[in-house]
Amino acid sequence: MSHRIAVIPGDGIGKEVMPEGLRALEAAAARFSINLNLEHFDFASCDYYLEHGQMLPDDWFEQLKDADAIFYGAVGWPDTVPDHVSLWGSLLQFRRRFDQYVNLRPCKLLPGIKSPLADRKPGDIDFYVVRENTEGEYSSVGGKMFEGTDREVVIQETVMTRTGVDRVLKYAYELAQSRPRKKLTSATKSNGIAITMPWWDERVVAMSGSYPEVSVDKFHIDILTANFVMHPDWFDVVVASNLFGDILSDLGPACTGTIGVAPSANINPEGTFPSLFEPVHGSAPDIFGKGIANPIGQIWSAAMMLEHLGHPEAGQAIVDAFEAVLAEGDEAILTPDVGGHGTTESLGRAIAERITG
Ligand code: GGG
Repeated sequence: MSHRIAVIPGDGIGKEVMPEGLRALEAAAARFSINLNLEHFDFASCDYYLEHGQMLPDDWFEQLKDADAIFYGAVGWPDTVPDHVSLWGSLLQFRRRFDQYVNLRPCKLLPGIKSPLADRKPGDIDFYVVRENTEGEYSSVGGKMFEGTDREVVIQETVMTRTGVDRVLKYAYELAQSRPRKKLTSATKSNGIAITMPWWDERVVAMSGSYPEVSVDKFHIDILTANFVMHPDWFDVVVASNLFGDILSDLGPACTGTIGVAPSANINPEGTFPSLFEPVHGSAPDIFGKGIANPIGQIWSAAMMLEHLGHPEAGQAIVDAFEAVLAEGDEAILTPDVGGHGTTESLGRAIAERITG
């Protein structure tokens, strides 16, 4: 059996880290005799937009819907295309049309990486952010009135549906139940956002009876961000709305030393549509072209993709490989964000060699 993977590098450092993601993916596929059929696409990038006036071709759904997974880099090049145009024209279309309603983002302090938080060591920070990924604050409901006048009115609604919230909560509860600590934290702001968030809290409580082994707590998003920094060891699985989850899943990896290592899986749990795997980081125009972007976020995303495709041993081999390379701490190989003076390629090659064995 062959897995059809749609490969989309996107923008900026997405184009630099993708080759290293593929190098690791192919090394793992070779070692575990996994047949991959990689198909490369240039759309969902700002270069494509400049040529075609849109981020995606009209038939993108047809082109991608039969893929077993999508392997994506990063989106955004604000010098040429406004960020809301590039994001809404690509990644958010994928998440919505392919109903990838879970955005799973591990947050783990890796060996050899120094956390900016005092005295933290591997094992102290090891949790998941489960981000609702198709509705919430990322809604396209709203509009403008009296544009450009003194009476200008701008409205964007938060949309929460029972189906949308319950299904992501169910995923988070089940993930928490499968882990040794069995702990779920819900991100809320029900004191200030007094309609949607108290209702979110109610849905969390309503589902708790089905998971008696899972201990549940909740924090308002403001103190939750503070606790990510002060007590990251408190967390096991954190479930959050689209916007809160987006923020928390940048902050979490920042607490582990660098957002460059953070992976994500945009999952359609039913398997009706392909799931999408991408690093948490964006296109990073400030370092694009220097060859110093950390490829581990992309490589770890490849590991999550292999696990999703039914090859957990291959995914684990990738994780073991980058953890071993990080633990060795060879500064000539490591990228600057993790204390080295190597390149995207030197780190990617070292990891691929380790996977091969
Ligand atoms: N690789 C992820 C990426 O390019 N992210 C850009 C971004 O702004 N994402 C916002 C989001 O994940 O909602």
